[in-house]
Amino acid sequence: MSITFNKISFFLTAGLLLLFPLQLPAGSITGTVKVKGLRSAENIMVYLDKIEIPVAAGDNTHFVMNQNNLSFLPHIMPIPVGSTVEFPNNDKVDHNVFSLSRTTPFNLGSYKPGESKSIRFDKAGIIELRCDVHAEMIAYIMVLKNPYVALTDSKGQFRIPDPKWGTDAGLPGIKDLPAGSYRLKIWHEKLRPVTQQVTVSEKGEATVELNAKRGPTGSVLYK
Ligand SMILES: [Cu+2]
Repeated sequence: MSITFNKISFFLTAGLLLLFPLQLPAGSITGTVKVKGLRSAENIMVYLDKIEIPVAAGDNTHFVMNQNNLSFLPHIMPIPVGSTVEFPNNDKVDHNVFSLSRTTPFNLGSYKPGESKSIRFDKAGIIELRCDVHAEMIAYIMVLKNPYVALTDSKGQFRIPDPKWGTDAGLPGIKDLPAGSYRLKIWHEKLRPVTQQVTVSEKGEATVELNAKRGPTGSVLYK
């Protein structure tokens, strides 16, 4: 008797699922940035303008900006507002990390191999990093208002959201982008800004192609 009842409820459920399919996960934006005047289309930051969606950050979120072989690594590092960044000196010489950024200017002073200092970034913006000792050392921390960001690969390709973004630092992976209309932007230190309107449908994956040219970057992330 109960078997029959189970069967009936199974078919009822199956029928309901056919009539009203489960809501599909929301979409994503995939695309390619084509560049003129650069050797590589790698490491261009693609992100969504305007929208503010805080990501769990703070004391448990630690990004790392290494100093190694007289370079900062990574060269560009997007982080959400409220993140802490460690600056370990993994070199054999002293470094002196500082930034003249408008939003979060700082100077960590000179420190020795094996030492590390950290800073918390509570305002969105571009943080250009420099070292007082080595003029060629330069890198960027991009403090973002939402988690929808990706860096292009060597072919200029990207996907937003990037489910791996920030997971090393302790962030939950972001898996999908709600349907909507978005302003997609790029930032690279040698490219002019590009903005494109993109619509992500309820089911869908939006595909875009952005054309970027060498030139002054514009010094702000959001307008
Ligand atoms: Cu240095």
